Amino acid sequence: MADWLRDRAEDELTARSGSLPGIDVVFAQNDAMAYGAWRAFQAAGRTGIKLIGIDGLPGPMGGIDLVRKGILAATFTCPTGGKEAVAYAVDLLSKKEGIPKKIYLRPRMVTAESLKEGTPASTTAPAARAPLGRPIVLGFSQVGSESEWRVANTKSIKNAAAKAGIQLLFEDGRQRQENQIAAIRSFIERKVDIIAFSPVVESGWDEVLREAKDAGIPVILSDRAVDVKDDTLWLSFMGSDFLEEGRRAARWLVEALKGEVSVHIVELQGTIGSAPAIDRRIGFEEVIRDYPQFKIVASESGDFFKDQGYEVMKRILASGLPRVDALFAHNDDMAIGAIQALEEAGLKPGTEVKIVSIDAAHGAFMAMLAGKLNCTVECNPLLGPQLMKAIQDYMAGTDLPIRMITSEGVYTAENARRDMKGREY
Ligand code: GZL
Repeated sequence: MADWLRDRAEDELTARSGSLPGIDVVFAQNDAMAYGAWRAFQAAGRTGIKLIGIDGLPGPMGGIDLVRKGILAATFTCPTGGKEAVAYAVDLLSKKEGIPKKIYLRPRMVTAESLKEGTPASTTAPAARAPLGRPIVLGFSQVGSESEWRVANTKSIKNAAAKAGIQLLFEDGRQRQENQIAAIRSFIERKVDIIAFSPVVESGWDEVLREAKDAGIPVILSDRAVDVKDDTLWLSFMGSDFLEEGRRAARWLVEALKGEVSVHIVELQGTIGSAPAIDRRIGFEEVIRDYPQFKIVASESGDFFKDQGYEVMKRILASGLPRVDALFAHNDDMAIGAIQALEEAGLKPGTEVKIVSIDAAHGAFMAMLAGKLNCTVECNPLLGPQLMKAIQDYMAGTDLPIRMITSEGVYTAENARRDMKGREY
């Protein structure tokens, strides 16, 4: 423990230098401590130890300088966020739309090699990137139209582009990755200014995103994340925290049924391999892990479709499960389909079988008013204004956060009538 202080790190390591084992690498949680470690090792005649720090500040003996001097092997910038905080404050005061609830700024790795290519992005915004004298051209590849959420998301993107005066080339992927890849390639051929897309699944995007990067076209991830080796292939990811959505669903269910001796849960998963399906399941299981009486007894994908939610639930109920006490559906559409299957099987959704789903779309509120759904965790589809603001900011020369998270709530049947007033979806 060195309390972020260079001298404390040096003193601690000097005091222990006789008892320290052979060391190859030291990771320090800031550059100052890494430098203190280096001074201690130098004094003890211990060389060849690689030192890695964090902060990457400019200026004499800042992390970047320490890398340049060969004292640190690497550091990672930790953007201070001051510039962004002031910019968003001004946006809030001027009542701008599309301001994210939470942002993560992009850290950059600084090594001797990266310094040869140029120091990390400077703190001053680069020159404006806007195409002068004509509208910005955005290519957007959408997943499809599988759910109420998706329909609301598409409407938000289209309306916000029109309002922002951004020329939108919109392609519907019809649930297939190959269609989305073809659409992105068509955007590259048409030399759009920027590409945004909601990836139907997490993997398989490296090649086409490399093509976009090589063509000098930035890519923003809307709604869902991708799993690529090189995270510089995309500029920013805006959307919900799916892990937290899964946790929220589980917390509600645990609270609702905590008095039960055992709770048999059916899980209807979203599209296999999609970020929301992967993370919602992880978040849900992370919470119920602490409550052994809560068990997932059946789990299948309904691909976010209502009719598949019905078919899968019907099949699970016919499989001879001893009983079903609760349903966790990764989206409202599948929950609504499952409600029909439960009723056809003579069960009472919302009372005998507690149901929690995700999206907080209109259909979920109607099901809650009918007493057939108990809770829906919001996943905000209205990303249009946030996406267009990000694009305009970027084109004006602003560096975008690596992550922008939307604000969301949790809605229950008890308050459905009050909460649904004024909702856009
Ligand atoms: C989540 C989104 C999911 C919704 C589903 O951000 O990708 O896809 O939860 C939709 O309703 O089909």
